[in-house]
Amino acid sequence: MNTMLKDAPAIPAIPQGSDEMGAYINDLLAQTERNNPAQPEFIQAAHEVLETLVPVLDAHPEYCDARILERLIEPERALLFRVPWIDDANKVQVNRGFRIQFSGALGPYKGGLRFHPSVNLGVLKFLAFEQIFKNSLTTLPIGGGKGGSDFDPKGKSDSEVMRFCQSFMTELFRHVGPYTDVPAGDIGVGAREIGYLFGQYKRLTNQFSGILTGKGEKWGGSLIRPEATGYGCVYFAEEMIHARGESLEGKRCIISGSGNVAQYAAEKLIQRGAIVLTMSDSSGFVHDTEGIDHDKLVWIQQLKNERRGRINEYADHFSTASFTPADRALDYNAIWSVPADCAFPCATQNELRIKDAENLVNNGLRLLSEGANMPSTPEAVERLLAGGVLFGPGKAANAGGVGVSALEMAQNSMRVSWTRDEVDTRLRDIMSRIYNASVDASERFGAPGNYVVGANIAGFLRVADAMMDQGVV
Ligand code: NDP
Ligand code: 2IT
Repeated sequence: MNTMLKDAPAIPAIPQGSDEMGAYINDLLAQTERNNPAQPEFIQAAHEVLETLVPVLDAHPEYCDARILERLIEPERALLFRVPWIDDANKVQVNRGFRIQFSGALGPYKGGLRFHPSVNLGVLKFLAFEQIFKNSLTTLPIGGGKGGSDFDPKGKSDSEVMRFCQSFMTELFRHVGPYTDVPAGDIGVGAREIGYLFGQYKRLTNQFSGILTGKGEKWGGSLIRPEATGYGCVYFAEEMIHARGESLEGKRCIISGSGNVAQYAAEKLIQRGAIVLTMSDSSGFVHDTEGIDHDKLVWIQQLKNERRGRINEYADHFSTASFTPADRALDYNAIWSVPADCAFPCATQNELRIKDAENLVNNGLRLLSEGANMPSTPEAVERLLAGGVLFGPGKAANAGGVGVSALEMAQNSMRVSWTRDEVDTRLRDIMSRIYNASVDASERFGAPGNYVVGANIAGFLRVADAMMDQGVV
């Protein structure tokens, strides 16, 4: 363990910048807290981004005069709507639907839809806010948005999910369009839901257009879009580890989640010769001491995508694996206690806390690449960086999904379909450019190797400059 720590000097912390700009950011954050009560995730994301921007404002006081941050912290539009639908027992159900159109400075609003009981305004505002900077990092022409519902697809029949999606789109269709806002999937929204949503949009508008991404490959979807977030997260990890003269081959990896992002992160890691030890869902995690290989992953994909079962069934089926149930009463998440070289949190926000970071560092973790959005708490991030862990923040490391969504939009506009290889090559290129932009910005603004700082600044600068050019809107 000590040799690991010797190899891995602490990553520089967030540069302070001037007292004057520090006070300005603190005031703005205090005001943001007052204006957005009961939105803890949004406040967390605002802190996480704004606190890294002090040195940028020192270098660019013109952004303060133009009130760039005051404008950026308010969504351009936040839609809230009723979604009534009828369940299989013929009972009326009512859910809430949302779409946050946060920033259109760089292109049509772009970002996923999340269907999960925990969805509320604050959660979607955090996701849409993060999406602004993530989308900017891709350098593709996409603004930031996010939406969803507190609808829980778990345990619902396909017909119930279809009726819900149709009702959701019956309101959403007024607010989206290929030049306005282009949603996609996120937690609880995969190929099935995108299909139902697209069908209803087409029926309402009589238009077959690139209104959603993540479409089926036979009807306008891009090859590699299903894989893109997970693959991209591993490509980002490779960029980080190659810079240290190492590779992923033979590395012990722990992955949380077993949905879209986790499955394809696992697939790419297995292709790279890494050993995938864990996967999870909200009921707990499985630990396979021999590693989850290609065939076992296919089994998990069938379990999750077709049978829609629970992850403990893996441990019932494969004798090399054990199952540990989730225990929300604990202040740590047992999955992060499994000794590993690399970690890939791919489930949800705040799933990795300070004690988890402590466990990971003490067990010699070298690298963490965030497949999920904001999975690590701010205290956990600080601990990982202090422990010298190469840290890929979500808005950089998981940008491959939205990057390929933008490629899907481009293919739809041109009415062409690129091959798997062509899209994968472009994805690799996008991830490599995001990595380089994060490295450059981290160096330019005084925190070399701190990709949290680098990604925030590189993402912010492009949006801020577009806003300066476009006047006070
Ligand atoms: P899926 O719905 O396909 O999978 C989500 C996985 O995370 C499931 O295993 C789920 O378990 C688990 N999970 C969800 N909520 C919780 C929770 N509260 N506690 C524990 N486990 C939980 O979603 P995705 O794979 O698409 O998304 C995963 C993460 O990646 C999210 O943070 C999302 O925002 C982010 N992301 C997704 C992108 C995409 O293209 N899909 C792009 C970029 C980021 P269970 O089934 O039991 O709920
Ligand atoms: O968080 C994300 O980047 C996504 N859920 C994907 C968004 C998209 O529009 O592809």
